Amino acid sequence: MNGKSSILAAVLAVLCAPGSAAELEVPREILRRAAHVTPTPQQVAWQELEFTCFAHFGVNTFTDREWGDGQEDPKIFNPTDFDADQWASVCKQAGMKLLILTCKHHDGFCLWPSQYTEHSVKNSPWRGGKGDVVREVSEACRRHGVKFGVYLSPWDRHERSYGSDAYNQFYKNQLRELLTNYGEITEVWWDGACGEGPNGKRQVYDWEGYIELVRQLQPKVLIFGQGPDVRWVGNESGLARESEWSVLPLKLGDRTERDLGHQKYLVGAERLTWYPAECDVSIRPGWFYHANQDGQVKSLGQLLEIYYRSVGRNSVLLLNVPPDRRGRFHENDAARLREFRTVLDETFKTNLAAGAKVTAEQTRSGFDPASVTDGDGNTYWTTEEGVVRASLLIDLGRPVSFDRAMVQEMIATGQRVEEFTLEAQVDGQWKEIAKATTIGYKRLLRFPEVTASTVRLTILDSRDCPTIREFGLFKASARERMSAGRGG
Ligand code: FUL
Repeated sequence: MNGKSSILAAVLAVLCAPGSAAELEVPREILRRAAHVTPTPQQVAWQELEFTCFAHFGVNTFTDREWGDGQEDPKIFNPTDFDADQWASVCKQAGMKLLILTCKHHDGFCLWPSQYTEHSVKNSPWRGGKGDVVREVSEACRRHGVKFGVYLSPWDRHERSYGSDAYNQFYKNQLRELLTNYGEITEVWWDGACGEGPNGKRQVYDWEGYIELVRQLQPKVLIFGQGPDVRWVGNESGLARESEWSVLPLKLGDRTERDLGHQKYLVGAERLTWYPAECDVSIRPGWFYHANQDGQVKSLGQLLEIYYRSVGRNSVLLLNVPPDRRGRFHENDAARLREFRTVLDETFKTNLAAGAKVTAEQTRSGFDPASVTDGDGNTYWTTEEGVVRASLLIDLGRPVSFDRAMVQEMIATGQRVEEFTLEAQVDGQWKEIAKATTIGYKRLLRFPEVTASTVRLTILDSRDCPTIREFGLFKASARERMSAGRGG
């Protein structure tokens, strides 16, 4: 069959399929094509950030609202004890590797003295109108070794040109200010919210033009949302799917299919692209600070659940921590983050499978199975091309008790694993302790405690030869076990 007729056959198979997607026979060549779609080096580096911080700060902090209408008096913006170093140091200690600041939210108020609007810090009493939140936060982040990103709301309820062509130029001018005056920017965050401006009109955004400008000014930056580099996971609860694929079909001009990585959507796709998921969620009910939510900071158990279902499901977690009216992260949020970090460290500091002896029934020459327990992210194990089912036998050398596992694919080569199991040999019998679908950058598994000296990782199905980077076994911290629910 030539390429076209096999695609046609596959499309017919989808249309005529009587049962579920799992019953579909997707042609191997389509899966193989998907298996070889790879990320850019920037996307790999971004995925390794794992845990990042969002900071919603602006006029809403002072009006106690979530969405400002653009009519605020800039004089209300007046933090009493602004301390960007406190933000950056809380981030650093919590293990958050990047901070994204709402430089402008839907109200149009700019946290930097933009020359294109009067609705900004320059007309506030803060620092006598000479202040620049973007400068102070970006510099504090650099001092603490935290990367910096910018949220610039496309929807602007203050700007009079909103709803006309002129607004696209206005938006680009603001992008240019942010992307030229504040050093290296790691991520640009484009919110999908698009409502009416002050004149009742909606804007037709020039996304292609914005992307071109961003690429020109900061070639290494990752663009979130409407951009091509990082996608929204689809909810604001910080939760990824059980099967979270980074390889998605992308039809130009058709953005609706981007969320779907399942095999059946690969059939007939014009173009496949690496488009990984980011999970955003707030540590409090609101995105902005509200004093009456001081008692509603997410519990340790809630944060752990989010972590396992975002970082542990092939996604980056973007956790919002809203600075208060002083211009500081509130004590309750900071304390919860410290607790969260301590518990994660207690759980994951010791990989009980580190250095374990590993054998495989199938190995491509030059790719040692023991690469998965060597702690070296540059090495990996794989099979010959086309071998899509294989097992790794991991000999721990002694009985070990564990209730968490971690598996990583070498995503620089693509994302391939469709389904896998983890078994432990207990009293001479193999016992399945976990079964899951995708792995991607990282998969974390939770299960009741088991004691064994040998475990087996079996890749049941993969789009092409699996490439496994690291494997780990862990024992959850006592505090984690007390606070967290079960589930994979
Ligand atoms: C949404 C916005 O409308 C919210 O205010 C918040 O910024 C959230 C992250 O994105 O679309």
